[in-house]
Formats: sequence, structure tokens, C-alpha cells
Amino acid sequence: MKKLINSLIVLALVGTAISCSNSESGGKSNKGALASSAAEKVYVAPGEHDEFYAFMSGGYSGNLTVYGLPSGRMFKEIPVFSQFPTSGYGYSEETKPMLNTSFGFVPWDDAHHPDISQTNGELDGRWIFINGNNTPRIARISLTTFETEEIIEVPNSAGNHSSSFITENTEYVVAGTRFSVPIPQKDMPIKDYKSNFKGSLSFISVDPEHGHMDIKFQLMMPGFNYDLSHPGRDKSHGWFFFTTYNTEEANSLLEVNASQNDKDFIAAVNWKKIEEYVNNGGGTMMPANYAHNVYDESTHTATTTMKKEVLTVDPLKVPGAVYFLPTPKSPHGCDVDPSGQYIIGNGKLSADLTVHSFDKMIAAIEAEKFDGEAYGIPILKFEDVLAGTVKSGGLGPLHTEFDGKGNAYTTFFISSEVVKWKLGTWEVIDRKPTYYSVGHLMIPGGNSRKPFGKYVVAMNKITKDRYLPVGPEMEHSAQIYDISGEKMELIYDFPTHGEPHYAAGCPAELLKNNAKKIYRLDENKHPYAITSPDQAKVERKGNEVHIYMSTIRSHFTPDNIEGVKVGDKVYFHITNHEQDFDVPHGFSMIGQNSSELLIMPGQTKTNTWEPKKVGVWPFYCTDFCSALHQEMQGYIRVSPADSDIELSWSLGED
Ligand code: RUQ
Ligand code: CUA
Repeated sequence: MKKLINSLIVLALVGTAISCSNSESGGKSNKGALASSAAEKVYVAPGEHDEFYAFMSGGYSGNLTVYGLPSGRMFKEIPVFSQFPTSGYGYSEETKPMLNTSFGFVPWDDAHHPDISQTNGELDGRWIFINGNNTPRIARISLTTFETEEIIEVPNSAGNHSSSFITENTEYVVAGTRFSVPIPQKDMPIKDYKSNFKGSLSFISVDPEHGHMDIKFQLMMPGFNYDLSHPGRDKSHGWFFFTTYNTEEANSLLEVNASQNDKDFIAAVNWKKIEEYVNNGGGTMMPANYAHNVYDESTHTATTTMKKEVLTVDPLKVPGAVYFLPTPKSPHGCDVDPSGQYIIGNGKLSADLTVHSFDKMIAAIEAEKFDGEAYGIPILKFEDVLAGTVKSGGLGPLHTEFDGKGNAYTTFFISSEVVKWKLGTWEVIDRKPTYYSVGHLMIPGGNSRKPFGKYVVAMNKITKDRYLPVGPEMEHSAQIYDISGEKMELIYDFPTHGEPHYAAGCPAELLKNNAKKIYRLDENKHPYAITSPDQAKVERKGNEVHIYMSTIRSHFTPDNIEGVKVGDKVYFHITNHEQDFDVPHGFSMIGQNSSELLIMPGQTKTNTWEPKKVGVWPFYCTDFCSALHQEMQGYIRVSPADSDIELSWSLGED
């Protein structure tokens, strides 16, 4: 046991040493003639557009950021699981329900693995999905509005990490639990983990028209850690593959106790078979409690429905649906090549990569050649399913992507490098250092049938000396390599926000002409919307004051309001009457316990304010919207609670 710890420490130190030497050589080789040709490759002239979109998970920021490739310019941060004061997401009355869960309002998560919707195994540019790792959730984001439209909580899950990957016609978005837990949850001793805890793999159906998500079934698997997953594609469409670690089912000191087995498993799940079983009435409905939050674009409002049951499936009841493929050394990434033939397990404690063959797997299943079972699930023989081993010479492989030209690219965390190798011959073609300690990498479309293999982006965990220092914590660094030739060429570094784990990219053409520019006012069905500024009004209902407000360059209507009292709850329902691209107005009220609102053209949003002090209090527009933006302001007169001053407001007539 000690030995293993020691060897891990040695590996880690070797990694650091390599990092440092990389730093020097990298620094030098980036100068001179080479640097200028690299500069040309990433230079996007003023006014020109990038060739690709890149959506990078925000990790512990809980959000998703949008970049251009190859420029590395950040275009937007899309709030998903975290409140975002910049736009009022999670603060406005309309968007607060997006963050409801069975644990109450949870305004943060850890977002890891975005995946773009697909049709026939190719990116279709409709939606992007991303997982919330901490309080298990999946979000769906529209790729026309670039806003979060839906979040579904995943019950019976904990550490929703092998998620959110989608099947090749977006039939399902899949969520596997990293931590196994008692199902249903109950009070029990932790030491009784083994064989009592379970790991759920959730298959969440996606309605093809609107994208609405619904948990179709949860597969109740043995209590391992389900780390990452990818769908089969093309010939293996209908299957889903999950890496596992801690097949030892240890519950303490996992860095040692979960590294005992020489091999863990990739779980191969025939979801088509289970779908058929479920469609024929199979499975057990189990009581549950989880939130389903949906944002309606016409009312500009989200609502929460608490769901009360979930369909569970015992894998033993569906023979032929689940198999285990032995895979060395606590595999992390689980990646499937564009043809669907090769399933790659990246054993994070090994130097070699294990590649399984889908055809061999099917042959072994048909021949019923098993090597025992785990909790009744057949284990296939390692040699029978192995397609090949990549002798990489690197240390700590994590993730693999594909360029569509027969090559794969794998990141190595400990030796800080990207290794390019050939599918089928397993020979290493090239290797390039990363700065430093790379996690995931991304090729646009690199986990679909049709990758766009021009660039690979490496997302690194440690930045150190790559940028000017800004205190103890640096933004993480991404690096772009040109992969159009035989050898990779590092052409750019750029900082990212939060901790990007995975990313998804696509050609700009796929999205840019569909991006929404305004919300049409005549389609605005928000219950507090007003169709023109002259309908602005203020209503009192008990101690609630509802202000139906309009914004248009460069005034609020109404702008001055009197008759509000201490103890009231004031709702500002603000409709932006602009119908021009990129002309939002902002709204903020002194002393409000909330953020500003940023209201898009044609949209209605609501801010609340509970005045606590008598006086005359200003509000103003926060977005520099016109030459007279500084004039875009108003006052609320707040009188004592027992005052009899009538509500009144001005519509700008004077
Ligand atoms: S996981 S590198 Cu979610 Cu590999 Cu982060
Ligand atoms: Cu409206 Cu500034």
C-alpha cells in the first residue's frame, strides 16, 4: 500500500519536473520566425469573425463560456447553475425558479462537460447540454438565444460526473453518478457501503421538437464510481460506455484503497434493449422528489415542477443489456472514435491506453465467453475485447479526441502533454508539451461522427508562469494547437474562466445565422408586459406595489413614483420596448438586496425591492445605451408605513 503511495508521489514529482523544463524550451521556441507564422494562424483581423465557436465549461463557476477559435476571444458567459449579477440570472423573479432543487434554491454548481446536440451523429447546433456535478442536474441551453432554457435535477445520484453526453440523434442525454449512495437515501453506517450502496445511470429523453428533458429510466448499478461516459456511434449506436473506478467499493482513503484492483471496468450498456424493456412495461416506479425547471421564451418566465417518481431498472432483469469490459488502472476518460469501433479507456494511473473493439465485444458476447461476473453482470475477458494498446510513453492519460482523419489525441496530466496516435496501428505520431497539467482537450465535433480536425484546444489545470501574475490564483490556461499537418503546432495561449473541464466546439456557420437578435414585442406573453410606454402604470395590492415599467432610449416610464411605503414589497416589471439588436437596458435600485437586471429588446423582467428607509431614492439604467444614458433615471418616494400619500406616477409629460 505504502509502495503505491510512494510511486504516485514519484509520478507527481516527475510531472512537475517535466513541467518546469517544458517552460524553458517552450518559451524559447515560441520566439522568432516560428512565432510570427503562429501569429498569422490565430490572427482574426478587426471586424472579422472566428471560424469556430468553442463552449467551455466553467467548472466551479457553474456556468458556460463562449469563445471564438482560433482567436481565443471570449464572447459571452452564459449563466447556467450560478446566479449571475451581470444579467440578473437567478436574481430576477423570472429566472429564480431555474435554480430550484429538492434541496431548495441552490445558486451554484460545478459544471463539467458540455455536449452539443446531434442528428445522425453530426452536430446540429440546436442545443448544448451541461451537467451540474455537485447537486446533480442537467441543463439545456438554446443555441439561438444562448440562454439556459431548462434544468432537470437527477435523483438517486451524487456527483453527477459521467454526464452530460448525448446519443447520436439526441435521443438521450445521459447522467451517471460518480458517487454511489444508498438508494433510496437513508440513515445507515458508512462502513456498510460495500454491496449496499448503488450507482445510478440515468437516461434522460430529449423531446426532438422542443428539447424538453424527462428521465426515461435509471439503471441501478453496483456501487462503483462511474466517472465518465460516451455514447456509441455509427456501428455502436444503441450502446453507451461508462468508465468505473473504485470497483473495490472502498469508502475511505480512496487514493490507496480504490487503486488495489489491477483493472476496473468500462460498463457497456445496451440502452436500446433497456428502452424496449421499459416501453413494454418493464422497470419499477420508485417514489422520488426532483425539480424540473423550464424557461418559457414567450412569457420570459421559468417555472418549477416537482416530480414525484422515477422509473428504475435492475440490470439483471434485462439479460444482455449490461457487460463489464476490464480496463486497467482506474480509468478516467471514456471515448469512442468517429466510426464507433474503438472504445478508449484512459487509465489515469497507467502509461498505456487501452483500446477496446466494439466488434470483438459483440463477438465475445455472442460466444458467451465470460470471465466471471460482478453482482450478476457478466465480465468479458480482457484479451477478447482488446483492440490494442497505445504505448504512449506518457504518464496519466485522461481524455481522448479525434480529428476524423484516423488520428486520436490524448492528454496526459502527469507528463503534461498531448499525444497524437493512429487508430488501428496504435503508433504514436507526435507529442507536444502543454503548459501545464492538461485535463480535457477539444476538437470541434471531436466526439461526433464528423470532427472538424483543424485545431485542438488543450485545457490546462495549472497556469503558473504563462501570464502576468495576479496573486496566488491564476485563471486557467487553454492552448490551441494547429493539427492540420502531421505534427501538432502550438499556436496560442489564452486564459479561460473558472475551471474548464470539457468543451464543445462547432463551425461558426452552424450557429451564427440562427442567433437571435431581438425578442419580438408582439410575441411577448409575460403577464406583466406592457405593449407600449403609455400603458405604464402602478398598482397596489395590499402591501405589494406592482410597477409596469417601460424602457426605451433614453427614459423609464414611469420615472417618478410616489406613495410607496416602508414595509411594501415593490415589483419592478420592466419591458424593454427597443426592437434593435444589442440594445438592452439595465435597471438597478439603491439598496436592493439583489442584482441589476439586464433586459433584452422585447423582453420583460422583474426585480423586487423592499424599501426600508423613508426618503426619495433613485434608480437608473446600468447599460450605457445612448448618448443620454446618464439621463435614464428616476425616483421613488418612500413614506412612513402609516402614511396616507396616494400612489402616483409621472409618465414623462412634463
Ligand atoms: S473531468 S479534466 Cu469532469 Cu477529466 Cu475534468
Ligand atoms: Cu438605458 Cu442606459
